[in-house]
Amino acid sequence: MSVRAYMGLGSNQGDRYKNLLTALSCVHASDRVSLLRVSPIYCTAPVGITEQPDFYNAVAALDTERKARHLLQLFLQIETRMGRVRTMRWGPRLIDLDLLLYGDKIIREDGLCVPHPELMRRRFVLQPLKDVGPDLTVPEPEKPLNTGCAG
Ligand code: PH2
Ligand code: MG
Ligand code: MG
Repeated sequence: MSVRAYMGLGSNQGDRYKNLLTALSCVHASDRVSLLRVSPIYCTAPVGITEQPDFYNAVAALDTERKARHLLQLFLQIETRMGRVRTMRWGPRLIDLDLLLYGDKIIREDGLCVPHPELMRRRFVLQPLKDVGPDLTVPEPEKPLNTGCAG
């Protein structure tokens, strides 16, 4: 059974535009994932740690037969393959692929939080999300935060 999922993309190191396109083509080439729609790419001021370069951000709508955890694993694999080295939380990154929504599921597991815990607070996510899913509703978790969830 296929599930509609939404992926957030961000980059603020190297060729930001190319990084987003490379990540999208990796997702497109992956098994059991169809890339349905991609938002415009926005140049956004950094949120959190403000002393870092501006980001390019976008959101893609996907259909997938993968479980949420396998989809997240795919995103992490693509980040690693593209050369992302994790340093500081919310710091500069070559590519960041976040699982924002997975159907109407609410998942609060170690390392896997859907809807993404920061989603409703981040304009750089909300705007492109609206572009690809204008009628989208976000399921409300009972408890918005969980310490096992990385932003
Ligand atoms: N990602 C962060 C922290 N801050 N700011 C912008 N503008 N765009 C991002 O993608 C972003 C950020 C951590 O994931
Ligand atoms: Mg992120
Ligand atoms: Mg991330």
